[in-house]
Amino acid sequence: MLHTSDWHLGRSFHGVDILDHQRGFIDWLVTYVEAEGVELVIVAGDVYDRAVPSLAAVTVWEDAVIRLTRTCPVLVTSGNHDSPTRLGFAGRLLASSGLHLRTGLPSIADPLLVQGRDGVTLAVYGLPYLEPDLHREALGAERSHSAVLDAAMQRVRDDLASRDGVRSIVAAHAFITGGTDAVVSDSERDLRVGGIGDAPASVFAAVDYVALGHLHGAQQVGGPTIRYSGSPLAFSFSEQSHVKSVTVIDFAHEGPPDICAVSLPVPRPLITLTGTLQEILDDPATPSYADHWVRVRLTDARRPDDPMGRLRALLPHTVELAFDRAALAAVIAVDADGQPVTDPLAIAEAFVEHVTTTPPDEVERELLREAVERVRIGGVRE
Ligand SMILES: [Mn+2]
Repeated sequence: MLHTSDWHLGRSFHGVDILDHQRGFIDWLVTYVEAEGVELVIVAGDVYDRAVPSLAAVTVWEDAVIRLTRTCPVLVTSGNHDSPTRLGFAGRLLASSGLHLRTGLPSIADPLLVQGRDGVTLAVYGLPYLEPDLHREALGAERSHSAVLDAAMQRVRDDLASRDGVRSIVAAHAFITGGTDAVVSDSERDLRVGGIGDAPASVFAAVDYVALGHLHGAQQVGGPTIRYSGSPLAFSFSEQSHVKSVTVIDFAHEGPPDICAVSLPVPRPLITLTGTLQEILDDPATPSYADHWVRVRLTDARRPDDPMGRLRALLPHTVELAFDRAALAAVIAVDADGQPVTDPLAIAEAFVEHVTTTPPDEVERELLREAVERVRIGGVRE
């Protein structure tokens, strides 16, 4: 079984279209699945980058599922970037062709049963991204990710109780935290507003493998069998050190599965260069980054003439240029360490303080929180 997630088809990198890189990943994936005889592919959410994907992104997805389902079934859950209705369109019809879409509550306890070549049967459950405010009523749960996931997993466990001799797998798109801190990057849309964001790995107790999507760095949470595959491509410079991979899992009739991360080709590596413009231009190593995505932090005391033009003459894929001081002045709020604040609620609070000279009181904070959440949910509800 192969586990991947967070394809974000149609996403751009600092304004540059990367659909060719995404097509390249799919070519690699199709070749790997055929060559290795993979028997199930799981895509754990965030197929698309946005709820209304571009025509080009839809075409790439169509091409991917047509080619993959020639070899094996594909199970897909919707992520917080996907529109469940659009991604899930014609789901029951497509299931007969090997594409198993899990984008809503009714299919949570409807496992895909896969009989492996070696006689092992997998029961694979797909949990879409569950927005608490949209799903808590139907699930009879409190208003938190932890509570809705727990209620969804109860449905899974109830179904599983009636099935003997299967290996249980859950695919889910959620922010799960384990014993150690989850490693987040800048390209994941925040789920933490209002403190209802994450859920403990323990909600998946008694499942043989949990295929997670949402965090873009490959990592395990709370144990080796609860894993994020990570995204196939880097979507931000904060992922510069990631080794992008898909996760391949092999099950026997019993015992823990064999799990390995298979590294992916890197179409364009990331590099951050720091120094004065002249230092960077003169560095003998600089030309070797001509095929990289380049972020430059200039330490010049005075703004040099046409820095981007001169950098791009050597490094055509320079996509971000910042001056040490200017970079800080350009953001509306910084934390105690001088780092930009990206939490929308914190930015709104800093703005109130900026215009009124006093921080928001409890009532104002509550209003801001509600407003931020309404905007966020609006994007899901469309
Ligand atoms: Mn994502």
